[in-house]
Amino acid sequence: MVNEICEKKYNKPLSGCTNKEIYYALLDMTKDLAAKKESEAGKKKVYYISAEFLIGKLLSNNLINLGLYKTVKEELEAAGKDIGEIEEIEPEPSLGNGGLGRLAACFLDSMATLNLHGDGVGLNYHMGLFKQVFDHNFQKETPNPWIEKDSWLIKTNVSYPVSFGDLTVTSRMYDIEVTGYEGRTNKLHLFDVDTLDESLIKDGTISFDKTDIAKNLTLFLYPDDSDEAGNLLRIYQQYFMVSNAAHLILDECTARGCKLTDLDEYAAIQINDTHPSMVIPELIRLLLERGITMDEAVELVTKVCAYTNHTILSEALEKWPLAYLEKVVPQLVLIIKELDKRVKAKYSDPKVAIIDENDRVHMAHMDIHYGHSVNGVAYLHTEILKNSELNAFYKIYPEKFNNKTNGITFRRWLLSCNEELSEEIENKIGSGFKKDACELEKLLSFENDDSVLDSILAIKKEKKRQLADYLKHTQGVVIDENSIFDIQVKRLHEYKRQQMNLLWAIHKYLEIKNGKLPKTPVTLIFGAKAAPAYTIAKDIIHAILCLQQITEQDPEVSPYLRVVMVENYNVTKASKIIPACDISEQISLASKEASGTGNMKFMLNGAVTLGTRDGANVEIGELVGEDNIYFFGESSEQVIEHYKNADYCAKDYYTKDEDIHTAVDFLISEQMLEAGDEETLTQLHKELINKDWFMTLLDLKEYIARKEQVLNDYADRKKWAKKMLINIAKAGFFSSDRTIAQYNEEIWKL
Ligand code: DL6
Repeated sequence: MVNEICEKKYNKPLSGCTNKEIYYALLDMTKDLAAKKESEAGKKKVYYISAEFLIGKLLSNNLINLGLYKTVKEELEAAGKDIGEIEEIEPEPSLGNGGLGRLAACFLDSMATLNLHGDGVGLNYHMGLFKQVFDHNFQKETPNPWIEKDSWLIKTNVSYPVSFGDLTVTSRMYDIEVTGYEGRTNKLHLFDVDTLDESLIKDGTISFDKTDIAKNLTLFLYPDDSDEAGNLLRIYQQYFMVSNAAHLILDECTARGCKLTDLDEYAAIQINDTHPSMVIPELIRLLLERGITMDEAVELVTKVCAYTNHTILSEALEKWPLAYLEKVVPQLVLIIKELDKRVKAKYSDPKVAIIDENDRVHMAHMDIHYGHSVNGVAYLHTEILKNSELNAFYKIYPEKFNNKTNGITFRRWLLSCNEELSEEIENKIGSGFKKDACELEKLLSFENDDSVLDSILAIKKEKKRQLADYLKHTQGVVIDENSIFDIQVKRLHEYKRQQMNLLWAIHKYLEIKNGKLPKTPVTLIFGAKAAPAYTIAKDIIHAILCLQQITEQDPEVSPYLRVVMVENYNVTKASKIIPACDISEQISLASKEASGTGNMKFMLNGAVTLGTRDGANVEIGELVGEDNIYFFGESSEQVIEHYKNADYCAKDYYTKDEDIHTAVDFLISEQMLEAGDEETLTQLHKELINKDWFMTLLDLKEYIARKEQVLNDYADRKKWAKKMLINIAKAGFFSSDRTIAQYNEEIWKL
């Protein structure tokens, strides 16, 4: 099959082609096959609008979903080629940042797999988020261009004029085919402008002239918003995304025979966080232009739109100054004011207003009033929304609130990233789990089967060897594959408390220096990008990198403890790191992590969770039982009380506990100052003692004790393997196929 394509494309056999040539041949082949599987539209279609789609490399996944992976792999092998090496050539699309974007990608996969007609709509960022480079123990941000001449993007003829207050641009839609596993093919629509000018990016930095919108609109995801120009650019981007989406939706529905007054029978729109919220007033605007009355338009749009909340962090809930919207989207301001007027006429509580007393527009409030569904992303998160963060809304619209616990696609996070484990599972329980993830529970009957437990341990060992090899080749870091791989990979944010893990590492380092050696050596692996303007997050990265250098260079310590930060953590790296993990660190301050999805990927690959009772960890705990997860720390109720009473004082913990005091002070020790920058480390030290908004020190002591227990338990390999098996067996609930089926049954109703 591949040979034929190579002959046709290059006039030579597969065996004579370079890996690059083979990659492009496979790209053509996969795109053609995917297009052939495009199925008929149903009457109703879902549009998943999102600022991020963290789709990762697509070749292997598409081959798996098209049922071709094994055949292609074998054909390549017979020609002396290695599919793994060919995968390395594919650039990873840089269209997302973290959990929200990766979730959107998993959802696209599941919609196609479940044969639901559902497309994604977003933007085609040329330079992505940013590429993280470590330089003198600091994070540096550089552009991350990923689009090549031949890529997964398909240029379409779809184009719309999009008018802002001060200019009009013409859009261009690009599509990426989304293949389902033995399912249909859907599309990810990415809008762009032909006028984009990549030469605005100079000197390898991510700063650029933010004012020339026609030239810079789709350069970066989340351009720096620490100044007014950056904020305005984000609004231009958001409106550009939703205006195109709204036009496309109306065009497609009309083409399928929809009368505008029946729009809700033809379209469901999922608003992924608040970035696409302006789709509500934009759709109303377009309906008004087409002769629908305001009352009818409001009713229709409310029936079509549904909103997913992904965070309770107030800084992440967008509130745009009205003045900014007046500049960028004056045509929407009248509509937003009218929507706000209607709310205020009915409800006097200022907490539910769309426009507040400081003339800021609360995007989430607009979504809740003018959407028919509001969902959280894990049981605990939804309860917190209902009972505290969005309680004023819950009282008005209890029927709108619902939970959809997140999920992950098993095609990528098991079949593709861990072929060895996947094969072992198939040998034991058959292949049914690939379609129905709950069949993984059948593994429980092997709980006491030594040969199965041994092979699970052997596979983990192999994946650790592979990761060690990868880190050596990509980053020049040599780690001990026989050590415990203790891993925390996720966006860097204080609420996720990477700094607490760092303080644990310091504590362990000092213990080793004092002669207390761990039973089994530990490699603590971090991977995280910090938002470019988030100073404390970058300070934490700096401190981790300094400790990495110290542990690496100290011969007394390095055989027992290594700290390693993986550079530019992304989906590709995740797929190598996650299968190799022993301990999955999910240590957010309880109440703050809406769900987490890394926790699910780790569990599926046989890692055991060390975590707080936060987000989806709570549901993981219920499924695997207390013996197979390590919980610690204060509960979400206690944490919420601390915030309410403002009674958490980091300094008290620092002053009263010697271990905490010593670990925190090590940040400004001679060794650290030698490895790093005094001002940065002092700033972090001060922050932890005097502010610590996300309560690092609150749970530190308990964390240290609990982790000690985990490390000891690891030594009993049989017992540990049993925990691994139970985690794998119980991961089925977290398949995004289950999540998407629930979205469809309860919200979209396709
Ligand atoms: O729902 C996907 C993902 C959750 O798993 C994470 O817990 C949550 O932090 C993330 N939210 C975001 C949005 N903003 N913030 N912060 O990325 O969504």
